Amino acid sequence: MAATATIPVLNYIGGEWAPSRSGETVPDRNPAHTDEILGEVTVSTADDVRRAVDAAAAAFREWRATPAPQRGDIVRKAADQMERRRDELGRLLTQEEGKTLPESLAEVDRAIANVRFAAGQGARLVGETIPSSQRGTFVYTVREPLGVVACITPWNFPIAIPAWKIAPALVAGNTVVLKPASLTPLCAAEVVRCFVAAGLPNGALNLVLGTGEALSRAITSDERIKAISFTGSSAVGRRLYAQAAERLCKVQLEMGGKNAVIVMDDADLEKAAESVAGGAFGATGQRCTATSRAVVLRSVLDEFNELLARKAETWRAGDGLEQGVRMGPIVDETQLRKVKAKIDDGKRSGAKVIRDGGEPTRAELRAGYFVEPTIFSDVDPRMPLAQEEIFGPVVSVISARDLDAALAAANGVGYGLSSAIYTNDLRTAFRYADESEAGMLHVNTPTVGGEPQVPFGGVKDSGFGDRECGTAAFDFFTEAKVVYVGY
Ligand code: UN1
Repeated sequence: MAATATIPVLNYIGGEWAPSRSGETVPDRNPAHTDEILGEVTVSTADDVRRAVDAAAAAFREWRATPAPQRGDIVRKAADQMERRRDELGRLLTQEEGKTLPESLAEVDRAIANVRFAAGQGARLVGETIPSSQRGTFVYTVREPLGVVACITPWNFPIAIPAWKIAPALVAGNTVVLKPASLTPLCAAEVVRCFVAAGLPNGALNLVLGTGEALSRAITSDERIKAISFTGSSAVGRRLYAQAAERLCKVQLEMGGKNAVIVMDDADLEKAAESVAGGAFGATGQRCTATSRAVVLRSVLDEFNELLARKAETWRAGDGLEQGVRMGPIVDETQLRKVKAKIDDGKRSGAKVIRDGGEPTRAELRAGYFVEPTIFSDVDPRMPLAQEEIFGPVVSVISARDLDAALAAANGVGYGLSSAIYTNDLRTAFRYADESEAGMLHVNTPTVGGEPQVPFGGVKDSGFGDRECGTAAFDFFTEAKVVYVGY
């Protein structure tokens, strides 16, 4: 495969693309061909964060004064830029993160839809009028921006998540410092380029590239940053919140998941197995909404396992740019080691191995960070396999006696992001909806995904603070101001 030319990947601060004064760079690798270097990425320091906040703070007054519908018009043009560059962005995403080209293109489309939705909200940033208890008094509310906000985004949706955080933040009138995952800086830089080409004023959006370890303290401790929107691991999210809480900085956390699909004995088993395979192996299992547990009624367990094993065979691993490949690599070596260690632990735990993808044997898979679909069955709900997030193409099948046992198993984890049930019984579906401890429930649809106009987020260790996406995103990125007018 032809190597892409190595390009410098730079910070964008106050309207200028420039390297950090640290002078350091790190290589950005293609996880499907680890000797292919896509870019040399500038390594930022706390000083770069400070300068980005300087720029964002300086731009705030003017951006806040720009009428919200006009802010929306500018942000809408960023979506047009993404649409024009759809194929290029899709290929870049596959090369940098690893997911397959169809998955990448779907992610770019999702980013576009989210940005368009947020842009439209510029004309709908409405407040309330509230009847006053006092005569001759008019009471109303307005939605005001917070100031400078920070968006900290993960590598697994390196185009869609920056887009769906930045867009509502800007439309609401805030200025932004984006700190994307260090594994996917090129995708973040291209998202920023689309917003810049849309005509944002200098300083309204700033990009600082580097690791969370090096930069998060600078973000949580800067008094001028009024809110932090974070997507990433629960461990990092908790730490970030604890630090930001010291200075009463608003925080929104989207974190891990251990999402279950309950399969009832009256379900369309073919459809349920398809959903579990897609939820577990799609995006190589590297999504917070991935299906990582299937809780299956005992009477249909064998039939379900057979169907699932057959589906797994169709998830061919390989370079995501190749036709016929359904599952890309794991994003990097560290993640690969973690996923393999979890598979090894699973094998030692006594669970039944239905399909072991831990050590791929096909020669072409040695060029990258690959594992293949892995299925465990007869998993005890208390085992680490059933409790800990894996973030790889691994699913654990748990058997349950009845709906009560299935709900107890599904709810019996620290996470609560998404879940699903496959059933044709209305009472079962509504009982599930009442009793499930998760932020996003699905009846006969997979655990993954989310629509731009619908709030996205979870409970327990999966989420904290206002939801992302939909109009909920604007609850986070604005403050309600109340005005009493005595006339
Ligand atoms: C999806 O399920 O398509 O980081 C989106 C994540 C989530 C987004 C998942 N915040 O995986």
